[in-house]
Amino acid sequence: MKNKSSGVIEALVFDVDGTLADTERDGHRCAFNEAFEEYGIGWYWDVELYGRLLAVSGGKERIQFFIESFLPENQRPQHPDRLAAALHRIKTRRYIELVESGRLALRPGVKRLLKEARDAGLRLAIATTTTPDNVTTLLRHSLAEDAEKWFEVIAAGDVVLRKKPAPDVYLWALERLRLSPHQCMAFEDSENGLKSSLAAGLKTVITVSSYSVTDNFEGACVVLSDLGEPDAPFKTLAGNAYGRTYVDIALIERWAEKC
Ligand code: XBP
Ligand code: MG
Repeated sequence: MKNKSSGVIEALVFDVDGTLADTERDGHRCAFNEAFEEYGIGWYWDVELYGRLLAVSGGKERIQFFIESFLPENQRPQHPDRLAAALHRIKTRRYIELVESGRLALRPGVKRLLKEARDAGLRLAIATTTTPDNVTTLLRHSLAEDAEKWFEVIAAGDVVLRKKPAPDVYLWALERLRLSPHQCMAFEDSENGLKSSLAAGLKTVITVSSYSVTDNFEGACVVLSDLGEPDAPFKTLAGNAYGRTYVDIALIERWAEKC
């Protein structure tokens, strides 16, 4: 590994769903529906309904939110937590099969930036609400067989009780990195994710995803269409990208200084 770049940033902390890959509409949502069909419960989350359910982070929590807020009283199970856990186990198995089928690609610029960060001696971490196995499977199938090892810390799913927008998952990652929030830059895609990273004290770059275009990104350093590639510039939706067209370490250091 080369010597670390001379800036203030020691580590990049990435959200997963919507940030590393646009996984919700054609990934998680499909896995939930496959689980409902396998279980024989007769539910179906269409694209519009799932967009509303994304207000709640965490698959088990999202199922319980659906039961409490979208099912008529007489259709609610006696133990929603047990049903949610059972459905979520099936859903996770189905989601992993879906990722293993190669249907979910990394978003523009993600692989390039991760490699550049490693070459520059920056440390990498993940802070996500999704289930740990979902993360490692996505990394293995979309990045590299050993990509899990690229991340010093993978803070995922139930490692914390309070999911995003609570700051807990970012604080858990910072503690294990032994870094202060000011030494890190967070990458997120949603309002819940931004609230979480900001509450943990991290400056944050937003790349909007298919469900988060209308989210409130107040407090982000910048809001972009994606991380961009040298031959495929990002669009700046809010904030200052200093005339640049793709995110690299130099631009991240600039945001760390100016944001
Ligand atoms: C997004 C989430 C997760 C996924 C579903 O996580 O809220 O709950 O939607 O995954 P993030 P699980 O944006 O923080 O990566 O069913 O495993 O929770
Ligand atoms: Mg996300």
